[in-house]
Amino acid sequence: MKDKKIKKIIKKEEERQQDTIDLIASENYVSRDVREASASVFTNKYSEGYPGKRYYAGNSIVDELETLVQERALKLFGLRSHAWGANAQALSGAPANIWAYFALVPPGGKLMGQALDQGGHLTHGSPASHTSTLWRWAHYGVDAHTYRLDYDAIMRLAKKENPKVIVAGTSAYSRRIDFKRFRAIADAVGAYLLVDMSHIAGLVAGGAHPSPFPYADVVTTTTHKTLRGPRGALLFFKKELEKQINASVFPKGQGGPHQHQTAAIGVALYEAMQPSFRRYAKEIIKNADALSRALKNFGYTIITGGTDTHLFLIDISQTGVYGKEAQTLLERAGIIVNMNSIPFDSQKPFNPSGVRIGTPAVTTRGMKAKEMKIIAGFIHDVLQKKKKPDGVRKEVKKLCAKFPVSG
Ligand code: DSN
Repeated sequence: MKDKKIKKIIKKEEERQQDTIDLIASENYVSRDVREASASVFTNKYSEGYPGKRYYAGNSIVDELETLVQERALKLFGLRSHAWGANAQALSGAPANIWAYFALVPPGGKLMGQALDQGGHLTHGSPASHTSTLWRWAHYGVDAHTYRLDYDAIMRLAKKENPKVIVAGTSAYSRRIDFKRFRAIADAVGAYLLVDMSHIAGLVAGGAHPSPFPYADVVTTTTHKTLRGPRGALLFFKKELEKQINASVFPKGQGGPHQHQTAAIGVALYEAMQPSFRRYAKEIIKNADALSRALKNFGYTIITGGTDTHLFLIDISQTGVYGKEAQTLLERAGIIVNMNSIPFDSQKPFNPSGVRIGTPAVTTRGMKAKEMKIIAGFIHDVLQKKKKPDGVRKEVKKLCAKFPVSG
């Protein structure tokens, strides 16, 4: 690379990723093959339209690529092409959700989703998101005692609010989602069921979390979380919604798709079809369970008491350290987490009571239960034993050296 400045910055980021423990639940490391596809010549091509119907010439090979990726997306999740379709053009998760909403409910209409401060996502109608400007929202949350989804309460709310779309899916909820219950709720009020499976897509693909597809009308997902692909998104729809979803993505929502990312998504889907990916998905959950148990043994409060997935939330407020300080101290020790509101948080989002922890990235590096216990020890050293983060950092670096980031 002739640009020395950017080259140096990339090198520094490579070193940062190698030398730190990434516990951000939504991050992962892609393979070298995914990166190779992402850096391919497809970045040079405009391909507005869909396979066989493009606005520019020179797209026969792009057509081959996009068709293959659509087919793989369906195959990975066990879907038949007469019943389901897939769109690989949404640039990421937020636009994928917004294009899906536009396709299903006109602006001003009503949707229902999980509140952001109860484990949902910004694009599920948070007041901070355009989604709340464009549509009206009713929000469900978790039960005040169990911190788990209360499906009876969600049913009551749906009957009261009569939404046109019910959004199921979370970004900070550690328990399995019962998509069958959500289907029954949607049916009771004649709503579409949209599942945003961004966080759990890799778990679903690997058979480690129940699939939403038998129950949903539309499924959106990012491709870069547990699915271990490049940054991007997939949108799945029941065949009868094909026209409106595809038109909502292009031409109504976006222009030219990023086909280099489509190629990289294709590689990630191929990787997720391999038997080793099933082992990976199970190992992510085993690691999350091991890490949450180890932290619990040190006295930390794990929201809902544990996890069935790749992530969990810790309420650290009793320790006298809040989310922002914890995130900063841990980063100085080389442990990367994000502060997170916990349900019914008395603290504000910029310094919440919680920290969210996830294991997709450390699992990709090959770490197992033994390392999870060591990592829990590092976290405890920094947050409670008040060891100097710079000292812990040396230990962290040593551990990281044994588990190279290979992509
Ligand atoms: N930012 C992602 C997460 O961390 O969960 C969701 O978009």
